[in-house]
Amino acid sequence: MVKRGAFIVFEGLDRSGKSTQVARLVESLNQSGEKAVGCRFPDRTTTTGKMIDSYLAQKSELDDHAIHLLFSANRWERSQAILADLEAGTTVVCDRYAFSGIAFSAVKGLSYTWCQSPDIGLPLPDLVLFLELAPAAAALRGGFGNERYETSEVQIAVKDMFERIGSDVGSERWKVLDAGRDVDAVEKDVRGRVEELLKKVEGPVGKLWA
Ligand code: FDM
Ligand code: MG
Repeated sequence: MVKRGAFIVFEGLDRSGKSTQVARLVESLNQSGEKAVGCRFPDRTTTTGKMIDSYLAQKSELDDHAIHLLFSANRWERSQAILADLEAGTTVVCDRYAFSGIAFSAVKGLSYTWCQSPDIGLPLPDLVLFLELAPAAAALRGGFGNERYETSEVQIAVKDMFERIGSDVGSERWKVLDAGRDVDAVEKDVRGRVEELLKKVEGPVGKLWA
């Protein structure tokens, strides 16, 4: 039986460096002979992803519950493919996941437990790397774009919500990394933690919030 791949998720505020670190990790794993693929949520290419994209671009309005469920559906659409990769021995490295789902919806006033429910049973990440960056430091990395949620009020509230989520996930699985360092230093830290994880990944993939 092939050793299964690891499921690794990056979370963090806008401009904390998630996309850069996902790309670098996938490349460095592949170079060292470990199979790895990247993915990101929302996946804006699917039918639900196009509705999400239009909502984020502020071209359409949706009830807060409805958009929350679309984000969750967007993950469920991809979940079988993620499991298939993991079972085939490929590590999956994902830019945002269900933790962003709760954080951005709960700050709008939706119940935290209600926000968790549609994601119950999704593939459970083996490791969540939270790239921590003070909202003020993130703001120095460039101005906000025009998408929904790209305001300092939202980012500050979301950061607090991520702290609550991290403590619910538990420090075994949820690791906070200082994203205020230069990109190479963060990459090295990430790589060290992933190497530790790859040594001990075993057994079936868990289920989120179950
Ligand atoms: N976002 C992302 C959510 O509100 N819910 C979710 O479930 C996910 C995965 O979408 F503001 C928000 C977070 C962010 C926006 O993310 C798009 P990217 O990473 O900037 O594309
Ligand atoms: Mg963004």
